[in-house]
Amino acid sequence: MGRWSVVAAIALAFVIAACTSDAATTMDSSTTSSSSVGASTATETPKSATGLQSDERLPEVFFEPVDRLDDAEWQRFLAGQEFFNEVWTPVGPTETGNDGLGPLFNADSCAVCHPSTGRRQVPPEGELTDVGLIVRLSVQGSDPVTGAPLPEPNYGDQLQDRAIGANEPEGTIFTNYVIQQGTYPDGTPFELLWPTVNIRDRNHGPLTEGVQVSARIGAQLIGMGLLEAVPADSILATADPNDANGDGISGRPNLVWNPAVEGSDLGRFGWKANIVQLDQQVAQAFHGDLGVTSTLIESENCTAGQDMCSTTPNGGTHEVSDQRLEAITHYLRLLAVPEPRTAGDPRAETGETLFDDFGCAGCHTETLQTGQSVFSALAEQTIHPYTDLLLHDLGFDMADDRPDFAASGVEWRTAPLWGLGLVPVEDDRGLLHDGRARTIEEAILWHGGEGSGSRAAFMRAELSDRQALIAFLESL
Ligand code: HEC
Ligand code: HEC
Ligand SMILES: [Ca+2]
Ligand SMILES: [Ca+2]
Ligand SMILES: [Ca+2]
Repeated sequence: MGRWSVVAAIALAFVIAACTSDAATTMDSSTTSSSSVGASTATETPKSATGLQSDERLPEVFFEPVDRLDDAEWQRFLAGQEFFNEVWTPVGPTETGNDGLGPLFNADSCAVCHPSTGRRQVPPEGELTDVGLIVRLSVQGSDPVTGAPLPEPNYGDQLQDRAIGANEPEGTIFTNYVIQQGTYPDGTPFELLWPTVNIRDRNHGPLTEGVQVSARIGAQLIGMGLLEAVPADSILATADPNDANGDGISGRPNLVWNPAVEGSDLGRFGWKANIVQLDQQVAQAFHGDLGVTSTLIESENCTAGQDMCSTTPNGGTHEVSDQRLEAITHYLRLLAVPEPRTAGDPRAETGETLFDDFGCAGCHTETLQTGQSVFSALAEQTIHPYTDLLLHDLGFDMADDRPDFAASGVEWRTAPLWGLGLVPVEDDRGLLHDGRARTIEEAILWHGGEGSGSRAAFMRAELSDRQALIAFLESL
């Protein structure tokens, strides 16, 4: 275990990076070069969706709706897809319906970070813009009413690294990786990328000392309506906060603020399950990532001291119309999950058995049932998302030390694994919450805490079995 304690020291760098000086962290020559994790991802914006075959609209796989949509639902799905890919612009002389970007923002469309509703590559080293990585900020404590993390006073709850007009971006996100070497018991070497994130060029005053910083990438957005339709009771019933059954795994629900009922509710979306409903997640993305107001979040993302941000002309009272917001929500709700390709592939079938043997299914629950839904295609379905939608301690190496409602600084929501093998990205898929894992194998090797038993079982297995497990995940 010696090699893991070496990285523990570096882990601290990740947490305190944001409150150290702007000076570049000098890394030795073993750091990776950014060329291996290039920044370019083409996000083809479909010009006109209507009337085209779906495979002409997007070259990728995550664009099919669930079955049994009626005509009106299908039209709305197509409209939502267009709005999802729509590029937003700063306020212009005439209102166009997609103006009101910023003043502070991270990207000008949803598709920048979720290309083809998939995900981006491992963030490259160095200064980052438009690579799909965002940085959440907070200070110690929580809101006395909602329980939400407290925003950093000068920078709010998210660092916007772009700005329009005379506004200054809040800062620059700067990433370094240190290569961490390890070996399997059978002698096979492996390498993991240890990320450190710095915030440089802070243009809006000092960052509070001890600010909590968490880097996040987006993930594939499939089957979200199905996950939303799983009854809260059945998720809560599988929680085992004190590990009563003694298997080393203690799933906990994240109970978060639901603005729709002004009370506490089960969180499902986001890496820490801090959002209850899909429409709220969409509004949150418009607010934090694009700087676009809506009926659900009426304010711009400016903090009290950001005067220019607050006084820059906006694109109307609600910059994104309810119609657009609802269409995007509808689109994401009804996006189907591709069929797994496990059956008939002997290696993947072996891997499926190993997935249980290694204890992966202790968190990545294969099967859930949906309950009621206004959409017949979402109601009473047996689904295979490979998640329990609960929080788990994945250990110090994965910690962000940024609590979020009931989720502690070491806890994360079990990531759904459906569709993982089809994520439309060339080369490296950025896996895990900050995209640090270049491969499924690396993602597994990062599992600590409650996941360490699984990781150990995987590491002890023969190479052919490790490959079979990965073949199974690639077949999802
Ligand atoms: C700058 C990058 C960026 C942009 C732009 C962006 N997202 Fe995201 N998205 C993310 C990140 C990062 C997360 C994970 C957030 C977290 O867990 O804190 C996320 C999470 C989500 C989720 C929840 C996924 C899950 O598995 O729970 C949905 C839904 C979503 N985004 C929709 C959208 C929509 C709709 C838009 C456009 C209005 C959008 N996003 C724009 C980066 C982005
Ligand atoms: C203790 C619960 C637990 C166990 C056991 C577990 N996982 Fe995970 N897994 C998680 C959580 C939580 C995440 C999300 C981590 C994050 O937010 O970075 C995750 C993430 C992943 C990811 C990355 C998904 C993505 O979208 O980025 C893969 C792949 C994965 N797990 C595979 C496995 C495999 C294979 C096993 C068995 C060897 C396993 N997990 C065992 C909880 C678990
Ligand atoms: Ca705006
Ligand atoms: Ca901000
Ligand atoms: Ca347990």
